Amino acid sequence: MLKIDILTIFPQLFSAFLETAFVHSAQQQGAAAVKAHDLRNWTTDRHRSVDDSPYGGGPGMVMTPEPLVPAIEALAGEMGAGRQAHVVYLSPQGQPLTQEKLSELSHRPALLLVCGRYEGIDQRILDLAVDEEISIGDYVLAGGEVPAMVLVEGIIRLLPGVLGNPASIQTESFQGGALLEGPHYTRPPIYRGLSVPEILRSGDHAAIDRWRQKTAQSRTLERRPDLTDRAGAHKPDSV
Ligand code: 9D3
Repeated sequence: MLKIDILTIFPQLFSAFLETAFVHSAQQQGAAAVKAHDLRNWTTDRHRSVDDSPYGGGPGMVMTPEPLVPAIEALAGEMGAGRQAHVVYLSPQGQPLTQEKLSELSHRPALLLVCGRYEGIDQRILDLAVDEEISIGDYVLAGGEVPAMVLVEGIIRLLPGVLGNPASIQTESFQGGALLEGPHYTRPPIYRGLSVPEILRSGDHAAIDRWRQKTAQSRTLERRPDLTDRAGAHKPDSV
């Protein structure tokens, strides 16, 4: 059972997400327990403040350690021997998320995902209470909530018994997640004049496997040449 807690000033953003079929059924099965917590529950001042202006000047606001560090300690335990959950801060300054990182996180017993807003969080929060920083890519969002959902969805589908079809996880780890897939088709056989490739309806499974391998490689080469080395596909000029 993987316990995932999320610390955020927008817990309501997670309610529909956590109720969707996929995450909900993982929780029903007992594979995961995911909960979003309102950071403002740990504020002690009249205005329930979570941020303040930056030392040294500059635009925007910075999240203060005052509610954040006690909140992290309450949900994850104190750093060192008292730590019960691995604490991840979603941050543009973090290591880029990979499939390998999702797999590593899925093997931990408990995670605390900390979502920032504003310009960022006080460095002392990172020094005192955060185990690692993760980014979901090189583009600018407004906060860590959507990245936290990306992590939760990517992790939960890896938990044993959650995905209806474990063969598809096998396939992706065999490929290292590195080859794009070729085209998929379902009924009807002809739609607005476009036919399903004849080979897929031939019943020749060896030929179908070869066709899928070939279309996957050419599509990867065309769209993501950066992936082809890792995937063991051959670039035309390297053969
Ligand atoms: C002054 C520059 N700031 C705005 C352009 C920097 C900045 C602060 C806060 C940029 C983004 C954010 C909020 N982003 C996240 O919290 C975040 C994020 C992201 O923006 N991209 C990819 N991954 C992540 S994980 C968390």
